[in-house]
Amino acid sequence: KESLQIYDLKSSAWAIETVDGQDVISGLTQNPKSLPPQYFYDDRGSQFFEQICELPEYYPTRTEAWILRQFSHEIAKMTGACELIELGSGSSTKTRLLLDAYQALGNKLRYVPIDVSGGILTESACDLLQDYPSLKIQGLVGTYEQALAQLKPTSLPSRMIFFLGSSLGNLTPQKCDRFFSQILAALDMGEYFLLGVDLQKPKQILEAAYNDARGVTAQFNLNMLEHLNQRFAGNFDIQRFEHWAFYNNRLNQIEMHLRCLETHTVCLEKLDLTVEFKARETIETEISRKFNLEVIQRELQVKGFKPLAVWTDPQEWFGLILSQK
Ligand code: AVI
Repeated sequence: KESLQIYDLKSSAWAIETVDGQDVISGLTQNPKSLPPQYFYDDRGSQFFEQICELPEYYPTRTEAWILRQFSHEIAKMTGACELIELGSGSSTKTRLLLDAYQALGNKLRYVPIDVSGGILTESACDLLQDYPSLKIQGLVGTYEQALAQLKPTSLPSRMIFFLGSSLGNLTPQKCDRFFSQILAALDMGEYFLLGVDLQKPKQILEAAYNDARGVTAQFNLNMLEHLNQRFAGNFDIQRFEHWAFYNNRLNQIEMHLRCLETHTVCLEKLDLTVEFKARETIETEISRKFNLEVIQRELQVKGFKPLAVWTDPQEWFGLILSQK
């Protein structure tokens, strides 16, 4: 179909990174041990994440959707006609709120979803085309870095890159800084960046969101080991690990770990790797930083963005920031 084009950028760096597994080797041979959070997202992991987004304790998804429902029209009016470029588009659910707003302005709809999972990207692009017949989609399958380096000029007056769901929080401050530089490099002067960030709030609310009563987050976390087993011919036994997540007040971040329950050895054949685990030892699988709206706006400014507007919910649990290059 002419309205749908999908380019796979994964052949180079991403493929090498995943087949190679160097990131797994270095994470598991360090002290303390860690694993990169991208290994959460095999097909099963992506399904667990979709379930997390629906949990009563996990407020970020519905709070951000509420803000978008309230303010998408304002965002569309501020930017005028622009191509919408989404980093980590996943199921593109919240994207519809923006598409509705740009459609209501009578603007042409062009959408560039970017995701490492070609399956979910294609599926959600086809769903969108059913509901938005005039939409043109050019999907890019690859990492943010690869895709940002490949963005093309648009025939529309401007472009807006958006990064929702507070995925920024999963980057260390150093990686976040590099990420902002890549966004800036990808945009022309006057173009837009819309960022969704989870905000600091009482510890009990945050810890409940990452320790849900149904144990879906625990399954999501443990599934990373199953994913490694499958990918690298490993023998992790998930019965020998437990989910552990807590809020680090000093660093303003949730830290998610897998804690080993008994001393044992694990092998990952395809990586030629043997790892010793001691009882109570942990593997860090994710950080999820929680932001302060003033501080993050200042950081954007220092990087060279011009923050134009900020929207939040009545409890100020989540923030959306529109900036311009
Ligand atoms: C994708 N990311 C923004 C989620 C978060 O909240 O940091 C991932 C997640 N981890 C546990 N629950 C959700």
